[in-house]
Amino acid sequence: MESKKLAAEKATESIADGMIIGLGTGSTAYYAIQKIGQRVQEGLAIQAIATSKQSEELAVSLGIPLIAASDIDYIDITIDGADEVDSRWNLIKGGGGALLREKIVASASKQLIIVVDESKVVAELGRFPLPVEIITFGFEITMRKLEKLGCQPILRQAGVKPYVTDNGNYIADCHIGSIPNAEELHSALQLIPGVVDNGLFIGMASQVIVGYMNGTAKQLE
Ligand code: ABF
Repeated sequence: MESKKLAAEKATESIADGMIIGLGTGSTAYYAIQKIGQRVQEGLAIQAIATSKQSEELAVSLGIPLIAASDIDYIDITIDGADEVDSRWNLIKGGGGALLREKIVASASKQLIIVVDESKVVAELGRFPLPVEIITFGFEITMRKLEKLGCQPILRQAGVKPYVTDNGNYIADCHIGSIPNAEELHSALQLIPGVVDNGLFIGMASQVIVGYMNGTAKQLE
């Protein structure tokens, strides 16, 4: 079985009746949503909130009951992917363009279970371009501020137009290379007017499950 699928399905084992579940975005989270859908068909009684329109559509197609953000105080478990994870379980997320809703849902979750294959485990964050969500107004000014910070930003494109997130914003992919101090960079980014949020998830993961090529899936120690 594909290692992403192994990790994703293992993460769903902690889901129980009555829970509110956060549904991540991306190809690994896809497998978790599929497994949850199968268990709902078998009688699992949960409600879910999705981190993207893409995951929401998938959940609806699988008959997973959805609950609006306005109707919840907290989420029991969110299962989501990542682009990079380091030994302190800090993450780079947002390659799928869903970082803002993912971070909001993660912030309301009692447990954030990250599911990856071994290719995502890194010694230091940063080789994957760090996605930064920025508002469209004055984005050229915001991009210049990111450049001054040494982020080497490239505006994410969808064909010949800028990519637009589910929230109507743009994404600057920052080719930093290595991020020795993720906390410091996160704070500096959030001080830039026009930056909505960034793909650094620091101290948010409760668990990281890695799927390996040898057919096993276990927690990243
Ligand atoms: C999503 O999962 C994003 O934050 C991240 O970019 C993506 C990882 O993609 P995949 O699981 O398809 O490798 O949560």
